[in-house]
Amino acid sequence: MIKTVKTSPYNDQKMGTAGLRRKSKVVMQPNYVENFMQSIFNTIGSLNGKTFLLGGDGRFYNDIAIQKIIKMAAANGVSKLIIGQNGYVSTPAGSRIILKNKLNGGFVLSASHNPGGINGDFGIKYANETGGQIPSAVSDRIYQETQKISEYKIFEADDIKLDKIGRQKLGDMEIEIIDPLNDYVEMMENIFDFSALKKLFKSGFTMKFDAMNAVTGPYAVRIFEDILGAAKGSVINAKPLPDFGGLHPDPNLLYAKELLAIMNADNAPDFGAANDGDGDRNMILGKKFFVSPSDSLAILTDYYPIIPAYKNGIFGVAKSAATSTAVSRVAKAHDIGYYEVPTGWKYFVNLMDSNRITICGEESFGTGSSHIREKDGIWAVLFWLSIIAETGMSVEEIALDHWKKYGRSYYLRYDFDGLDTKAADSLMADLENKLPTLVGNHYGEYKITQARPFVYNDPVDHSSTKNGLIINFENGSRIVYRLSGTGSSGATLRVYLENYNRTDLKEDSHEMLEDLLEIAMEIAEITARTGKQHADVIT
Ligand code: VG1
Ligand code: CO
Repeated sequence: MIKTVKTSPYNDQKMGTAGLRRKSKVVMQPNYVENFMQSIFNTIGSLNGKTFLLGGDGRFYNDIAIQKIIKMAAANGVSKLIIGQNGYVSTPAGSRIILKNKLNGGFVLSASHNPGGINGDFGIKYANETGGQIPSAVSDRIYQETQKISEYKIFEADDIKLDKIGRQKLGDMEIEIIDPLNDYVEMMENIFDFSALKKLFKSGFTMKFDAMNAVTGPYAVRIFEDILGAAKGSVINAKPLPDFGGLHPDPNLLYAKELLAIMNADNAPDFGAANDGDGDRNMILGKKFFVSPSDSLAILTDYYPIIPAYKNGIFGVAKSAATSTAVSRVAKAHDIGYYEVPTGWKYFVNLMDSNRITICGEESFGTGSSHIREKDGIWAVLFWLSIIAETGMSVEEIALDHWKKYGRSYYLRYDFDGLDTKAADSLMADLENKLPTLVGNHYGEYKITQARPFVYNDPVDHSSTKNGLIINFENGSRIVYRLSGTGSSGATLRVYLENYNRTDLKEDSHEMLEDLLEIAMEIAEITARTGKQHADVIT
């Protein structure tokens, strides 16, 4: 019943910042998923005795890809698959399930915050036994394998039913369908003080959580409404849909429009939050107030002592280089370890595994801690609710209080989308070459003190990664340039701007970064090289 099928390589199966991400129509080509999965299995080697998690965010083509992977796993000698009921598992819950059950790894089928549907994107994230996504050295080996693949193995069988919790077999492989919520919910109960949060909701506190028709809906309903007692209907867009109901499941000011309208209304609830397609990103809102993710990381870190799981101390904190420096000031104040890594959660994994850090985050709406090895949207929401319950302050008051204490890093990211890949590559290469000549240059009040590529030397595995270019100014401002590694076509140039201010705390970010934006456009010759006068997306 095991069939060996001849195939030939696709040349585009290189994983990016977080797994393989392509247009759905690309992934639907004959043998596309099969080639990629067989390349992973070949790279792992012996699969006998190994157990993997399988699930996804419910997007279009999840159902078909899951069946292919089940049948290929059985044919390749995997001992056991643990699968989320109906094929659902969020990225953070997947990491938890891998760690708790000491699995050998797992596959979460998601293109994260990218839209779904036949004209949207599909993706596969591959985690190893750390519960985190594989390091680049391993994904490079898998990529090499995809370039020489000539056959794959698949079990010929009817589709496996995924709707009932319990055990079944396919050939020699055991399949266990689990409730994908249980382990995750239990973990949250152990990190946070749920009785304090119940009291908060009992006192009349109101919130709206936008699950964006993606995988966190069921998690959020169970935790916020069923357990903590938030009013029914506090979770909106709660049902996972294959095309996310046409929404772009990216929790930011551009795409979480419904939530934003609710939070900007005069009768807004006390608190608003949204998660992305696979539940690892979060956006935090107060009444008519937006918390920038870099500030959120700094604020959560500052309040770690109030959380039961962290009250005895944390090892340290880390951020991606592109994230604002706000959290560095908190690390200094608390005298804890501080690290900067390349963009992508996988770079935090070694730091967590070696007890160098506990909390970490990225500007791209990601925060998390060493409870798992992925960023965690609901964790961030529970952390914010805990701060509110403890202090009695509103979201805005908490942020203002933070800026008074530490100053404020005005921060925005400017994305230039849909660029010609060659033009984007040469923009970055030429800019890198001219960096040394920029040091000492003045642009109005801005004087460049340092200009260099960001190079990260991992203290644990000693790998070295170059990611992005950083320009520092005398007044504490920064420009970071890098190319996105999660797009499904063309190139995206990301320009991250930061302007630190100790005294003017309530200004508009766009205005505070106006001059720096002009400098950033000029230095990298963005308009001349890409034809773009303005960024396509600003977050
Ligand atoms: C983007 C973000 C990065 C994040 C990654 C995966 O990568 O910038 O911070 O870790 O997406 O997020 P890039 O290379 O496009 O800038 V998600 O929620 O997959 O899982
Ligand atoms: Co995501």
